[in-house]
Amino acid sequence: MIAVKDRKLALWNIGIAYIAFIIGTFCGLLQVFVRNDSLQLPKFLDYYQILTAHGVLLALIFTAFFIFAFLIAGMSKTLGSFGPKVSLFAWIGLWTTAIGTTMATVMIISGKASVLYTFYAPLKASGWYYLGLALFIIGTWFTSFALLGHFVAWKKKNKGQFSPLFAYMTTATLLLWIIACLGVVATVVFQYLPWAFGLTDTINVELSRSLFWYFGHPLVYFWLLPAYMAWYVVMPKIIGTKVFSDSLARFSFILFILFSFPVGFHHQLTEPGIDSFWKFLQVVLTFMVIIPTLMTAFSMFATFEISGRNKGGTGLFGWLRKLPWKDVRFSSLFIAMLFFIPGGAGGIINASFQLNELVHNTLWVVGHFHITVGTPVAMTFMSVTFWLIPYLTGREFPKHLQKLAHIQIGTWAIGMLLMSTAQHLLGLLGAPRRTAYAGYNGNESAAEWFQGILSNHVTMAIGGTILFFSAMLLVYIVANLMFVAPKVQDEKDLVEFPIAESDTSHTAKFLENWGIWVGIAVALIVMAYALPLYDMIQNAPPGSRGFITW
Ligand code: HEM
Ligand SMILES: [Cu+2]
Repeated sequence: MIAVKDRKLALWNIGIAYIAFIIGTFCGLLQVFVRNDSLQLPKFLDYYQILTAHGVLLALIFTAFFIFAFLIAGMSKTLGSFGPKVSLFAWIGLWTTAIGTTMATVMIISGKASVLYTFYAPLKASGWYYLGLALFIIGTWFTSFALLGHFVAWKKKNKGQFSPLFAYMTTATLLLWIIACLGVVATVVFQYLPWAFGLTDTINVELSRSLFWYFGHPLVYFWLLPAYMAWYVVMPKIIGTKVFSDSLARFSFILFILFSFPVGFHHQLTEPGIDSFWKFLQVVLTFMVIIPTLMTAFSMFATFEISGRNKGGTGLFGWLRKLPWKDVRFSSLFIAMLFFIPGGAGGIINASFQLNELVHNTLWVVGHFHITVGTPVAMTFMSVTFWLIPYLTGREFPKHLQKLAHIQIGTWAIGMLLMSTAQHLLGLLGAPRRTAYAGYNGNESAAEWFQGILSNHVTMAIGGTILFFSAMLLVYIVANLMFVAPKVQDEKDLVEFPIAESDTSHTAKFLENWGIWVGIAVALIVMAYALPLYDMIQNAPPGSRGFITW
């Protein structure tokens, strides 16, 4: 069991994550009803206000706090408990992040920041919103440096040894996060803050968006890598086997770092101010990420098959039946992975220059990220929740709650299947994302959005309602595991923190050489971004003044 003070730190992070989850999913529920015209928001609430809250609270706040809880607990578990300096930095990080979150949320709720979580200029929020976001990021840096410091101290004490796989992957994730944030910090500090507080009149829109997406794409890998950690390191232990290949796991994380950065323009394919050469280059680099993704898929299914065959499964697919389907920690992970198959395929479509023209800014994109971050990532975090909270609180995970957890996972899957299928199809028919109800005066194409069985805003609302029910079930389970479930009497009955054995005897030493990998990552970033960004600054268009459209 890890030290009490480290447990407390992790639990606070989880607690804040789930508060954001409650408000965020409630906004999601409102959105699906507004969009099919069955709900009119009261005067003081604006559609863009709740959509901003939804995006910020779920995609940024819920994910970040949960991820740090997982990494904190795992680092303490695999490398030993934190020293006083690491603890201090991590607590400063937690409170700074929390204060930043509160500032940003208050600004959204008071209607001064309905600029969505991508906060595109020239939409202009209150300066306090951007300041809140900046504090949020600075806070996460404190926590990140605390954990990296813990890692370095361990390396010094264990010279020449491979770090445990969990710690290695944590380091990769944190390096990715720190390098990614440089872009958003640059635009917030040098562009948005002076502009929003009135020191400058105009803003270079193209530059701000490019710096945002320099951050926005690796952001999705900041969500995914911790989920992959649960897949690579936790899942094999749950199904009673070892990590399939230690070096494959490490190498795939390295590839994710390399190909997460030089690709942000794939979100800006419709922007006129970027030369198509740079778009082409970044799209090609985007496709490179398919390699580590398929490596991951391969090792997952290899792990399933090895475990199933060890338990006596025979034939081509007999091993599938031997997997522990009744264990909700496993079934949730498996469903999460299944959703990632169409999710990943959709990503290839979005990143393809020509197909992007068809789906850009339609509901298709919303369908896409709900079956990537909204299910594979979120459901993996649910799976982790089911063992991490009882592990940290020293409570049981009683049978009746396990049953509820199965229902929760099942309803999330059904709700998401309905909602995201409807969104994908509606998007193909042309329904825009980020709009409240729009019937376009009964225009024929718009009418189609309300007539199909699956391609229908009502189907989307039914899915969204089931999802919200599932979310509340989860919150009930979380509250029970935090405060109510009976404490275990004997430490040996404590819920386990599953970490699978990983054989490093064939792992290459250079995989631990972070200098090389960060160096190559920086070289790729310079290659993909230096000239176009220089051009945007040198040949800047006239800046835009701010717009407050709500
Ligand atoms: C109760 C569950 C949920 C429901 C009903 C729901 C519903 C929706 C809907 C209808 C939209 C699109 C609105 C529009 O474009 O007009 C949306 C956007 C979005 N959702 Fe969800 N969602 C849920 C859960 C989640 C989760 C768990 C995440 C991520 C962890 C997430 C992340 C997002 C993001 C990033 C956007 C885009 C916001 C923007 O365009 O600025 N959602 N959601
Ligand atoms: Cu991207």
